[in-house]
Amino acid sequence: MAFQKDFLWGGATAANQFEGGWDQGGKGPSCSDFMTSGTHTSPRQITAELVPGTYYPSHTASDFFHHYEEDIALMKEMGFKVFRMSIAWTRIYPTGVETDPNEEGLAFYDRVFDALLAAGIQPLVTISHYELPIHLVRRYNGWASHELIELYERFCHTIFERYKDKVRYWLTFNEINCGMLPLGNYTSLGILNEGTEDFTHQVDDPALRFQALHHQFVASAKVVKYAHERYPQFKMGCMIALMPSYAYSCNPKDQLEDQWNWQEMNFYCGDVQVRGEYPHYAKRLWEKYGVSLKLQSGERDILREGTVDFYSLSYYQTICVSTDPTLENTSGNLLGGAKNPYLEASDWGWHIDPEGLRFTLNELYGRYGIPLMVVENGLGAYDKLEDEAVHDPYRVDYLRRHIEAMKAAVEIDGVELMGYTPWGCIDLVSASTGEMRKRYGFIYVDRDDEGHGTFERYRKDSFYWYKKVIASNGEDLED
Ligand code: BGP
Repeated sequence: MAFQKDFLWGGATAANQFEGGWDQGGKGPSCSDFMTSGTHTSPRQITAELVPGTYYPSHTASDFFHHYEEDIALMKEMGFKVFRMSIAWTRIYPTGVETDPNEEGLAFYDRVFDALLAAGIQPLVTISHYELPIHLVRRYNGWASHELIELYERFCHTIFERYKDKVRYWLTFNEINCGMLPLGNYTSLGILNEGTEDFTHQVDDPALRFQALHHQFVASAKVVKYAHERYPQFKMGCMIALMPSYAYSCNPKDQLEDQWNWQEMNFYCGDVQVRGEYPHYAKRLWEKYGVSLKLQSGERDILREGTVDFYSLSYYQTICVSTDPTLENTSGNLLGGAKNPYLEASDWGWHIDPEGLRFTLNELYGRYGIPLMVVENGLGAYDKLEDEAVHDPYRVDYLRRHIEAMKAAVEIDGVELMGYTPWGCIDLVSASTGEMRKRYGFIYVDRDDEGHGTFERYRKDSFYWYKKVIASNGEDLED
C-alpha cells in the first residue's frame, strides 16, 4: 500500500467560513464578521461597522454551530479519520482581552470533540484561521502590536489545558505566509490600515506587515515550546499556503525570478517555523521592502526553541513566473501569475496541476525532512442540486488526480505524508470571494449568496467516491 496504514484521511473547514452562530453562546465578533460577500470580479468589502441591510456570510455560514451532530455523522459515514476545524478565538475570548474564558464557548467545542471522538475521528485544530477578535483589530491594529503575543498565548494555554485529552494535532496559524502579501493584512494579520475598504486592494505598509508576521512567528514558537514541555502527546504543525511556481522559460532571468518567488512566498515562513531562524535571503527581502525588523531580546532563542513537529500545507494550483510583462496572467488562490499553456483552469481561473503537487511535496520534504500533511486542496466549482443529488464528476477527477500525485510522491519518491484533508468537505463560504456558490464539498449545503436556504445537507456523488477511497486507503480511485 502506498499510504501508511494510519494515514489521516478527512476534510477541512474553518470556523469563520463554516460555523455560523456568530453572536450566539457568548461569542464576540471577529474580523471576518465585517466582510461582505463578493464575486470573482467584485471584491468583498471590509466595513468598519456592520451596515444594516448588508449580508455578512460568516454570520450564519453553513451553520455547523447547530448542525455539528448531523455533520459528524456524515463524516463518519464517509469514514473520516480526521477532521480539520478551527476554534473561533471569539467564542473563547469574545474580545481577546478578557482574563477569563467564556465557558459556553469552551463547552461547545467539548461537545464537538466528544462527538468526533465517539465517531472515531481525530480533531485537527487550527488555532487561528482568519478570525481575530475585531476588538484586537481596532485597539491594536492586530498583529502589528507586540501585545498580541501574550493574548494569543492566553488563548492557547486555555484551549490546550481544556482539550488536552481530546485534541492531539494543532496548527498554530492558518496559511501564515498570507502575511507576505498585501491581501493578508486584514484577515491574516488583523491589520486595517486607514483607507482600506476592499479585501483585494488593501492599503499596505510592508514594514508593518513583516513586523506583524514576526510577532506571529514568536507567538507560534512560544506556544509550540509550551506545548512540548507540558503536553508531550501533542503534535504541533505550521500551515503554509503553497504558491508554487515554474519559471516560464529557460531564460536565466526567469529562473532567478522563480527562485525568488519560492523563497519569498513558499519558504520564508516555513524556514522560520521549521528551522527556527530567519533564512539567509531574509536580508535581501527586508531591503526590498524597506523593512527594519525589531526583535526583542531573547526572541531569536524562542524561534529556535519552538520549531514545529510537522509541516502542513494548502495546495490548489501553480503559477508561472516570468520577467516578460506582456504575458497573459491568471488568477490564483492568493497569488496570480503568468498563464501556463500546458494547464487547464477552474471556473475561478485557478490552474489545475496535480503534478505540481508531487513536485511541491518533493521540494518541501527535501528541504525540511519532517512529515508533511496536505490540509487543504480541492476544486471550487458551481454545483447543481437536482432531485436531492449533485453529479460532480469534475470534483472527483480533480481529487483523484491529486491523490495519484500524492501517491507517487509517497510510493516512488519516498516522501513522508501523514494525511489529506480536502478543503470545504462540507460546502462553506469562500474566503476570497465570500461566495457560497463556489463549492468544494462532498456534501451540498442548501444556502445561497443572499443568505437564503434551509441549511439542509445532501450527499454529492463525490461523497460515495471519497468513501471508497478512504475504505481502500487510497487504492481504489475509480468512479
Ligand atoms: C485558503 C484558506 C481557506 C479557503 C481556501 C479556498 O486560502 O485557508 O480558508 O477558503 O483557501 O479559497 P477560497 O475560499 O477563496 O476558494
